[in-house]
Amino acid sequence: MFGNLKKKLKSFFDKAGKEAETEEVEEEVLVEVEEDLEAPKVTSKKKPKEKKEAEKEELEEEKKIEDSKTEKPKRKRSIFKKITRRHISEKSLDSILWELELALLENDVAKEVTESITKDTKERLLETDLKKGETAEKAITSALKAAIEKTLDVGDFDIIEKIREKEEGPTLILFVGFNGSGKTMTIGKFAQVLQNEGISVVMAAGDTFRAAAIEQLDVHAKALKVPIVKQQRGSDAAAVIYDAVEHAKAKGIDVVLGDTAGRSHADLNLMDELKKVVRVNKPDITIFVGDSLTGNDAAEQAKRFNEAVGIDASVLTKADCDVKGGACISISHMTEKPIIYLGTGQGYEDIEEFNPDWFVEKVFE
Ligand SMILES: Nc1nc2c(ncn2[C@@H]2O[C@H](COP(=O)(O)OP(=O)(O)OP(=O)(O)O)[C@@H](O)[C@H]2O)c(=O)[nH]1
Ligand SMILES: [Mg+2]
Repeated sequence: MFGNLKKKLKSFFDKAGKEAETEEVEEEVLVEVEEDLEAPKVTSKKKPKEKKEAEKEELEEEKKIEDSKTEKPKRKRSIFKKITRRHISEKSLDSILWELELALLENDVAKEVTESITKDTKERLLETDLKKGETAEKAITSALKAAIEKTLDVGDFDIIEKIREKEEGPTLILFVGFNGSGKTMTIGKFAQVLQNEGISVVMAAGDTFRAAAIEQLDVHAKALKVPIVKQQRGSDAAAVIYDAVEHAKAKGIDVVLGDTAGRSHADLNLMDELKKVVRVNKPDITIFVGDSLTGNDAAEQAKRFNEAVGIDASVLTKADCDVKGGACISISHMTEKPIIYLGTGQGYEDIEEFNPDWFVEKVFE
């Protein structure tokens, strides 16, 4: 998973580590010191000591001070102290971050998201000094990690909790997205995830448009032993889903998994049909299902679907074949809605919960 992105980032870090110029800035800062009022401090000129020995002495000194704290009166005094800060120079950062921008764009991260990540990484690096012994490469890696985590972190969406929270009637979950993105397969996977949680489900064959779509959902329903509500091809999708909700109400089923036909946001007729499905049935949760292999396009689609019908979260499928990871990085930022699961294969069990930390660890491992 995400092999290309990992490789690109690794070679970017190697190169950036070599190209980054660090500069040292000397500054005088005001610090407060405490000193004894009784015994004036005698500063003896000592020979420089081995680091360990000096640290040991320092600890003993601290202990002595601690012990005598209660007895001796102290006086506070402010003095100027010279300190040296080390950071990556802004000039070298600009060319390094240009390389980062290319690495992200090559891996299908959307342009606006790439720019935002690069800007955030730069700000983090300019704001923070390099720690003692920290290499430029290490600093760049942690700044980029933090920037990507921030991009992905658009809030939690716990779907199981949402379902359990609903007090009356079934929860309707509607799956929307482009043709072939994996909606129907994802419904099968969700049916299994929910059943494993003790939540009962019914499938609604709301794709009345594509040939064999109803039969395809029927195969999943049979394999998973889940009820299905369906009508003839060409019938009204909104009505099929309405019937499924009524069926769930009558049978005390917890969740309706509503399939819909694949469509492009640019197909106005089909988008109007989807708006009608939403208007009539008012889904509790709408999930955008995107094919991660389509990268940037998946993110753009998600944004348009969100504008048209409002989505609550995304599922990205085919992550098992995705070497770039661009859609994963872009989609949350562009919709401001979290990715909740990744599809990782064609079996019902091939679904993994998504969280930003997991993704970042995976890409930077
Ligand atoms: N490798 C892999 N294949 C997947 C995954 N999810 C779905 N697929 C495959 O992608 C193809 C399309 O999946 P569907 O579930 O039919 O997609 P859809 O969005 O319902 O398609 P339409 O109804 O035509 O819009 C099928 O061959 C699925 O088996 C996944 O996570 N990994
Ligand atoms: Mg389908």
